[in-house]
Amino acid sequence: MKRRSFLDKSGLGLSTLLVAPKVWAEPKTTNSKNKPLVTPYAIATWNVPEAVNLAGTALEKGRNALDAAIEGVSFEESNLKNTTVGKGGAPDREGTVTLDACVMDHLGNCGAVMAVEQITHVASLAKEVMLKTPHVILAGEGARQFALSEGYLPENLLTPESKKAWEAWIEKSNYSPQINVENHDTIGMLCSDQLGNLSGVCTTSGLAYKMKGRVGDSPVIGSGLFVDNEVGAAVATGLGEEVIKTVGSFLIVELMRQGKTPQASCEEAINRILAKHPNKPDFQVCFIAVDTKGQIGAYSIHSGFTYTINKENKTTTQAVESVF
Ligand code: SD4
Repeated sequence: MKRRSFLDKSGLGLSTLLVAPKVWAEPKTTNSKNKPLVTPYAIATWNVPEAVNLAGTALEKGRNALDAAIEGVSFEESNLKNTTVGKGGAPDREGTVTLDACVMDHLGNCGAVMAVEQITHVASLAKEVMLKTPHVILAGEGARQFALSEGYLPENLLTPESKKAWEAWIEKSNYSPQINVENHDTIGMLCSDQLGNLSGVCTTSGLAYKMKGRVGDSPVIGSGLFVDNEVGAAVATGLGEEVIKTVGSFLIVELMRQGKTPQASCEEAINRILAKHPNKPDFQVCFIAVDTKGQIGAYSIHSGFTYTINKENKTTTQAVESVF
């Protein structure tokens, strides 16, 4: 599809193209003559049908899993109504929006950006770090400068609505992470492409009114996201501090490697967190996982978590089982 007509169909404007020049690269994956094609799918945390549809359509056209996932999450990064991802995300307690993201592909390559200001499409930027630098992680001003050098345009990520909410918050400055209060939140997406290769992306504005410089699990490979093409992949949302302490996504993939199903692995990862909190915790953590057979697992501490999957041109959102 031509770039212009893709943008028209996806509902994304030219401004999005200008700030994320690399997201819209033509598909790089061609069909392998050696490997039979398999049915691709895209699965993401929360109720994000537009994002998984975009990724699913890209996969159907033969795009590789990583590019499809980045394309999918870019919808939510541009979505001003989503106050937990990308532009329109809630700011830190000083009123600055800072974004975190990471990507991991089927070869085990990964890239991440942390606490980035003024750049909307941080998942795409994380891929640039992976491909074009000798590093895995760029943080803060270094990540922003790198984005500018790659042609990303700086934007004001604080919308009037987010600014108003922050101004109301500073009246009391009472910090209690608001998680699971909306229908969508940090977006983690896992894709399996026509070659059966797995990749994943996690992108977020982190916790509303966090301390300046705070980084959660989402851009931390192994915590917010982990992919092993021989085993499976997992991605997290929720209170990042708790996910980091148990290296949740890596744990899930390792449990699957030992033979557990994605569902049993997600449950074990949640139970590891709960083992440190004998009383019912007031924070939320949620995981989704897939294995190489296409089995899916999902589990959360509290109810209300959902995931959305696009497979064979069908998109469904599922409620996820929880401990409480
Ligand atoms: C973080 N895990 O920064 C993210 C926040 C999140 O649902 O997932 N919220 O800790």
